[in-house]
Amino acid sequence: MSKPYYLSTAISYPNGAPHIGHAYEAIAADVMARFRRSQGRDVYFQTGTDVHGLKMAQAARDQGMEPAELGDKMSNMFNAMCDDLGITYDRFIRTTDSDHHRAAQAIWRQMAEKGDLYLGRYEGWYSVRDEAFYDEKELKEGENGEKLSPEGTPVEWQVEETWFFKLSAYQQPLLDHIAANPDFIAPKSRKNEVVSFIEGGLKDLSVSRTSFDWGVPVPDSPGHVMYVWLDALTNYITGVGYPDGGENWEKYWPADCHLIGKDIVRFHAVYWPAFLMSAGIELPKQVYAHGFLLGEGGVKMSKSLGNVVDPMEIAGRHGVDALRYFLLREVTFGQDGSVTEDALVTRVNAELANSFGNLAQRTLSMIHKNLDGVLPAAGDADADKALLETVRAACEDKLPAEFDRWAFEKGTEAWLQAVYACNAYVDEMAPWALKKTDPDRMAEVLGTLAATLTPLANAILPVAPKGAQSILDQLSAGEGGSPIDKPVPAFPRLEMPTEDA
Ligand code: ME8
Repeated sequence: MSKPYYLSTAISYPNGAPHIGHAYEAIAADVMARFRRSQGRDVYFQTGTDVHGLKMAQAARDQGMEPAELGDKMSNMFNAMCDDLGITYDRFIRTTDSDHHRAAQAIWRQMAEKGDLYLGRYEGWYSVRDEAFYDEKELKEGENGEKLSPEGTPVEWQVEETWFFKLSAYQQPLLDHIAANPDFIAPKSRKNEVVSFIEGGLKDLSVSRTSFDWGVPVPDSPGHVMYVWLDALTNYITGVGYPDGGENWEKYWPADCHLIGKDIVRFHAVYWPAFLMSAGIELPKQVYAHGFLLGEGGVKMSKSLGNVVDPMEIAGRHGVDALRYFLLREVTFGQDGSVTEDALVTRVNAELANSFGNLAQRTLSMIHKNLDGVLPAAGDADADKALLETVRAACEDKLPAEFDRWAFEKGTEAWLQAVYACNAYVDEMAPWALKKTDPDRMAEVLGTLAATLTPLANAILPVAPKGAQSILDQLSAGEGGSPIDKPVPAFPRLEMPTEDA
């Protein structure tokens, strides 16, 4: 029986259209999901939208819409983005789904039964944009002396009757858990951040609101809706059958990894595990925080700054494979990275079009033209065997070892080095010259090259599924001795749009 693997992304706020940061997270998770499936794992992969909360209610009001209407409209856009980018999710969850409503109330009841919830009065700072409460000592000062959250967003003073969660009681249990499970929070820099935050002291957390009603009602407490993060985090267990249990629950919980961005580590690595401990539910095995995509010149992209790149526009212009490959290859996973359209075109042309695409195109064309399309057997000269071993090691050992630890940029680098080795072999063997001097050797050389294409295409399949699948299909048409068709380019060359286009 294959080992289950449960991976989730954060669920996005559908308060506007998805931007490239959302696409990045979905793509990274999808590459991991496809990679795990290729290893024979039984994968459950969940993504979705976080529809409740004040941020959504305010965005809807600004646009003259009902929150539910805005949530539906924008959730549809997020879902469509996932479909268009080839994201192979098993469930696209929305926190407005009825089973989620039940799950959120169920975890609340379990936390209440544990004695961890009490009614009180919250007075303190709240950031609507972060949907987060902050301690006075965490705030920084803005340009005009105004108070800002550590994320640089505006905060306001809140005074409200609220249910509190006894987060303070979980300070030591959380530190113990992190110490006993060294991979619980990754990368290490994020873990250190979390540990020092916890060691700084945890205060009880306000987990209900009374000033608006766009959320899951607190059970048996009229006028209170659940804090949006308690509601949102619960999506991870809703999706696998909480509170009923059942086959998916048994199989997939605890999750193998929650993939998130670095700005929401506190919610996932402090609040969520504390909620789960309180409810008596096992903790996820890992929270992995990726970095932020920055715009030209390293500027933070945000809706309010108006410099967000539309992922669908880029994918429409250059193709889904190009966007997926570029984002994972360009940015060191776990760190921030700048992305520009220029850099995408340059890299994809150099690596996918001119290197791998060209290798496949040249090889299949020569076979088509010179050997009536019949795939020849690989040669067994030293150079042939060495090349096949280089490709095998890159595709079977190096790339998987790097992907295993989320180092997509290094895994694809190892793969690319093998592609370069194949191209160097073509140039050295010059099969076009052998055609006249030694046609048998030409067939061996082309057979050797054809034998590199299947592992190379399979290895890059999770990252660039369309082009890689096209190469695999073109090759498989030649299985059993039938001739391959005239090859079609799997990775076409890209062009920058002209200024006035
Ligand atoms: O935080 N680069 O939703 P969200 C990379 N609803 N990643 C980015 C990014 C960027 N420029 N901007 C955002 C929320 N992200 C909550 C999550 S989970 C129970 C609730 C990432 O729409 C961000 O880090 O603001 C997060 O992981 C995801 O996109 C959704 O962000």
